Amino acid sequence: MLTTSQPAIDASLDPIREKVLAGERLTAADGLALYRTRDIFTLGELANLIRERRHGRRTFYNINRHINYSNYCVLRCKFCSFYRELPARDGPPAADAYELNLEQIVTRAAEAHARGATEVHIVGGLHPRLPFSFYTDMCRAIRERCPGLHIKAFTAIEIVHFTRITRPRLSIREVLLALREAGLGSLPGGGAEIFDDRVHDEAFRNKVGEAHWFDVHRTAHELGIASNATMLYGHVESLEERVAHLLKLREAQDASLARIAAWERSPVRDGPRPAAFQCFIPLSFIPAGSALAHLPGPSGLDDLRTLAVSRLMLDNFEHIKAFWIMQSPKLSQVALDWGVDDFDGTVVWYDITKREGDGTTHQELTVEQIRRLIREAGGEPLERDTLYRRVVRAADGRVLRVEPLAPVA
Ligand code: V47
Repeated sequence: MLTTSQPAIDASLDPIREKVLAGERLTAADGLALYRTRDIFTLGELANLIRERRHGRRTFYNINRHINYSNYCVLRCKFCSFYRELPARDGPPAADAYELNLEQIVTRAAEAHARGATEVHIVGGLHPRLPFSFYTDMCRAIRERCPGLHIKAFTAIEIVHFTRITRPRLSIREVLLALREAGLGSLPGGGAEIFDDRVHDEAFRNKVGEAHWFDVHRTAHELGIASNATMLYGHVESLEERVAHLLKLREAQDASLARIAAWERSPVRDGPRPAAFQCFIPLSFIPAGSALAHLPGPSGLDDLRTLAVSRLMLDNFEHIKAFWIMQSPKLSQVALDWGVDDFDGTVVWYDITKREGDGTTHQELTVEQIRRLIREAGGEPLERDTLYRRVVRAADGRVLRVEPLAPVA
């Protein structure tokens, strides 16, 4: 707990400032010092320096739609309020358990596409009975009905689940290849939680561990499938464990970027260009409805610190996203000066978490609202697609083309 007797200007951050100015990599001890300082102005200034070096005041958002296809899950993660158990064969399901069929999923995607979305973000629980063909059919049907709509789907945990439900069992690589062939465009960053055995055993014991999460993302990158990374913070983990999580991601990203560099140097470029993590999304724990509902969840200051420390520690990640569903639109706006350059998107429906006291899963910001929040913070709103290309639209909203980002002025 920090107290007001600590100095508001913390000179002990000076050596870290020197490193940041010189473009030097920060250590775990630096990460902890940044987390623990009361001097959030210096923390914000340093994180913003990195943000502006990379992006100036550009602030990315996209028009997307989340589709959570089912809340049935074989896991019982303590932080999760989303999952419902599948009833015994003839037993009644929980009142709020659900499972969308393919037609419902495709209809939602088509509706989003018609309203201008460039991305659907599809994840669900680990369904005990659906076959792998359900997921490939889902991608194929969306691709056929909505050409050009990017399918960002399935956390690493779902991918591992798919390897276990196929007969004969497919490898991670085979599952990813089958999904890509069916239309999968990229992987979201979910399911990472905190890469630590103690936290794993306490909060999400039955979930596959960090080795599997990294296996999936490394394999995706080798195949040229881009992905994101997350950290679920503010439950039972310590600050040390958060910083260690960031360092593990930084190391994995070093390896992915080295693979890309080797491919680019190689005179014989067999296979697709490898990919890497595109963005990092710190997810602020929402206790309501979970088995950890007695915990307070992160404060606004903790949210701001976590976003800023992430920007400073992950020197090889291009983007830091404030997922406004978690950090709230108001704090996400403030965070645009604390290292964040991406606001995520319009979202529309989100079933995994609900804000306290507000049971609805309709969670939407319009493009106008997002752009106003960004502009008010001195940002330049830039609509991106999932792969961070600029989306150029006609006056009537139709997508004319996507183009590579121009260098920051
Ligand atoms: O994996 C579950 C988290 C994740 C809670 O890649 C919770 O662009 C807070 O990964 N409080 C899914 N978080 C969401 C996710 C995501 C979201 C937005 C963008 C992207 C991206 C990825 O939600 C889960 C889990 O880590 N989660 N329960 C909770 N109570």
